[in-house]
Amino acid sequence: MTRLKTSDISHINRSLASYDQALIGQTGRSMFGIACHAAGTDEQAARAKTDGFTVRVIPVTSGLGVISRFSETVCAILAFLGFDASVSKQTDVAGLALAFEEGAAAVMMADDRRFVGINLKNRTVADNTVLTGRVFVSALSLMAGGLENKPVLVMGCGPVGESSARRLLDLGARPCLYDIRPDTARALHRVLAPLPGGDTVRVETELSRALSAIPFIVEATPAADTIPDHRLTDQVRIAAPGVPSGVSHTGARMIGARLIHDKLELGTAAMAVSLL
Ligand code: 2YJ
Repeated sequence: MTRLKTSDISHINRSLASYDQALIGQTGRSMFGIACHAAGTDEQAARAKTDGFTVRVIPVTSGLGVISRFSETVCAILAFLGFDASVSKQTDVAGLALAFEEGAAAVMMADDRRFVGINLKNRTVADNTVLTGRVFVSALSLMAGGLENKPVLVMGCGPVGESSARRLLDLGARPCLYDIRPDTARALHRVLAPLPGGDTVRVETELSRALSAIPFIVEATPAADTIPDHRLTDQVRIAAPGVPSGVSHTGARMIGARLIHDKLELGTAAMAVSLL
């Protein structure tokens, strides 16, 4: 699992409005709207609930410790979406206790293994890994005009890849699983096979063959430059929740608006909306 660095997130606060506009151009929906699509929630109904929904972001010092600007950036994303968000004045256990004592509706906090939101009233847990896969597939579906019956290449069959593949099945797509370790892809295939639509899931062991045949891609690996630039044809559309991005800087320039990648925004938005 990739630990975020301050340099990964330091631009986010000042570019939220422009990123939102870019997403609208790419998908027809804003960050909030894509998060609602992922949650299966009506956008207007969700909007009506954000104001006054207090989310306390709690810095966590355990393990490798606080990432400078992490809590502030999560808070900025939530505030941008209309939530009543603040960074806790206290860290760790004291911060959690304070959130309960002060009647917060939800908390968000991350250690080195999990980034979660917890609704303190109804005990719902929103896990960033799960919601990130789900929201990036929703964004890809919007960008592609729907994915029903379409093959979609899932690169990386770890937890984000699994969540992506599950969401693809929900949307009626046909996931094609690729992992640098074929056994990992086969293990995920066994998990997905019994689910509705699971008979459409395939395992691909040759990446170049898959990339030449399938234009819709979820890049969910923790490795850089996994998709060679020469595979980025005019048909390709990529949702890339993996950190770092599997598309090179040159490749990202080549495909422009047909790539959706960020390191924190969409996943955090999907977590927040799912807590409403
Ligand atoms: O509170 C803080 O500033 C830190 N404890 C934040 C730690 C953030 N954690 C990570 O970046 C981990 N890799 C977990 C992220 C899970 C994303 N799916």
